Amino acid sequence: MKLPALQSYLQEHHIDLAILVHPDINITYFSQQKLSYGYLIITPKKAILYHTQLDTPPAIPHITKKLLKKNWEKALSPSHIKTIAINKESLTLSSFDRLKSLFPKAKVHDLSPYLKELRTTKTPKELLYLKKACDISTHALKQTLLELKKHTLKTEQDVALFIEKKIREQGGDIAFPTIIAMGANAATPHHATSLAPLKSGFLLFDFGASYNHYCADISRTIYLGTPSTQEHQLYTLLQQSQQDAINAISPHTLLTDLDKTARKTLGKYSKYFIHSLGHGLGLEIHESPSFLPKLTIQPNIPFTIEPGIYLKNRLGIRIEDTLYWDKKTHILTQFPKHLIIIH
Ligand SMILES: [Mn+2]
Repeated sequence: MKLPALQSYLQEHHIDLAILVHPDINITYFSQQKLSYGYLIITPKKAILYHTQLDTPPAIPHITKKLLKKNWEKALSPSHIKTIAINKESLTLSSFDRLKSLFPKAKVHDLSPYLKELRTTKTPKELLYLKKACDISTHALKQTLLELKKHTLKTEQDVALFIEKKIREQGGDIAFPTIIAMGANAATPHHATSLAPLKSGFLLFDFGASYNHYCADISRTIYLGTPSTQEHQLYTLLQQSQQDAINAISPHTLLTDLDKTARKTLGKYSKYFIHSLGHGLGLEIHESPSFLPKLTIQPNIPFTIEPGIYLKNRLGIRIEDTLYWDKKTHILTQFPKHLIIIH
């Protein structure tokens, strides 16, 4: 993805070479694969992927593959290098020290702001992978709800394993640890899925498949048993809040305004909405844009909208979609949002 853009950037800024060191996710961004170990070296004119014998990377357009050997850097004539670029957000201090000793005369340029910006807007291919990851996720959820009706799943872990199996059966991978939270457990937004038995109450799902390394993110809350009128009303309020935030999407709208819209609908319950409305996603489950002031809706930038209500020792509910805007709002996680009740 976008290798020529980075190479123009290097040329403009008089940078001799950029060095990305494992496990920098940007190696995956440019090479479209995950290595066990390696470096990606990019100069204004060429790109070399150094890998170990643990991997057999397939051919990659415009990137030369080389086996990582002792003194691999000699071929780069390190003593002539005046400026190198690194990613400060990923590089460890020990790797940095090593690069400083390999390129003793080089000035160091931090690429991290540029890389973030480059990856924020997605290419058509990336959007396609994200869509596929979302389709795999919603299909897995559909199958899991059918299984829940059969009463074969007994614990949070049972539900998580089932959903992950359905993701893998479709050729997907698991984007992040699956959250299945029964009843009061869901009052912690990032509850660690446990052996807690399923019982009557809200059951929260927050999970995602990845496809070609691109991550989906979806949350749904269903009800096991019979909800009280108050529980049903609380859910309907949350659903309205999520819908209002989605309806507020228009070009150049501030992301923080979507957050405000969702909170306005929640009214007195907004104090129980204890995280931000959403986040960007792509190769990473949380990436730019975060919902910081001044960021606005732009074409082809996927993000999530996920309001929640968390009542300590009682319940937690959240509804989350992955979506992007391009002339209209494209919701990638197509799955019903009314309260699904399983008896
Ligand atoms: Mn999320």
